[in-house]
Amino acid sequence: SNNMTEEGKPAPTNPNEDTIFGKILRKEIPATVVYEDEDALAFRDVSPQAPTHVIIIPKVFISQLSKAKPEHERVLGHLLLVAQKVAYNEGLDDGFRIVINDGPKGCQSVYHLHVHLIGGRQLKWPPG
Ligand code: D5M
Repeated sequence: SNNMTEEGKPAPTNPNEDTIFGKILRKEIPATVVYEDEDALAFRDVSPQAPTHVIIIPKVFISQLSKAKPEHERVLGHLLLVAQKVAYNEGLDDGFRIVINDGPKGCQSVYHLHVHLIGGRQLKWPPG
């Protein structure tokens, strides 16, 4: 349908703060949270692409990486250190992958910036 992207994912909604991840942050819908601090939340992806598939989001609203500003430098770095912590907690000692999808051609479907942490199996390269 015209509400789906070529990849069969839901089409992006308006670039405002009212995304599914905003609802998770506000505890309006449930998620399996694996890590939380003042600036970030990490929870399991509902459609896991590997044994470990965790989504890490900033609590501050940034719609996508291409819209991030210099003032977001600290929180952007923080997301990677949270990914490192979660990877350790998940036992991904032989490696893992971090992905940030941006925009339609990057297959972004939720317009609240997020880092995918994927691991627990041998990954392939290049991605699709
Ligand atoms: O990735 C968006 C990801 O978010 C995708 O892998 C599915 C996941 N997702 C969507 N809704 C939920 C909920 N409610 N809980 C957990 N995970 C969710 P993108 O990079 O935008 O394609």
